Amino acid sequence: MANQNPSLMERSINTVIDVFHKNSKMEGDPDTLSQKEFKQMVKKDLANFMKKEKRCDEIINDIMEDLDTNQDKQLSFEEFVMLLAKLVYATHEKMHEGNHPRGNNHSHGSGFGK
Ligand SMILES: [Ca+2]
Ligand SMILES: [Ca+2]
Ligand SMILES: [Zn+2]
Repeated sequence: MANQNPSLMERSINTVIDVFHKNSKMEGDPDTLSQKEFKQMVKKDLANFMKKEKRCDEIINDIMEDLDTNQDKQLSFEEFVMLLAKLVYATHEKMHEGNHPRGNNHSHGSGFGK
């Protein structure tokens, strides 16, 4: 079983790690996101999921401040994944808005994607 191809979920996790590093190595510390790098990630890599947020630099800065728990003005990977947890949760909530019940007749809307 060890040589099985990675599942969709496993590949998604790898993608998240790759995208973080693609952005984090642009300037300064290669392992953390500066304010500029985070802004760029939100605008490019979270363009649909953070449509409202990406138009306003101040909101992006506020989000970053919330995530930056050790307040060093950089987002470590550990701090960044909290945003993902929130986004995954919020997206699922969004998918159940309108005529999309939970439970036995479980159905999903398009979430933030469209
Ligand atoms: Ca960096
Ligand atoms: Ca930090
Ligand atoms: Zn659901």
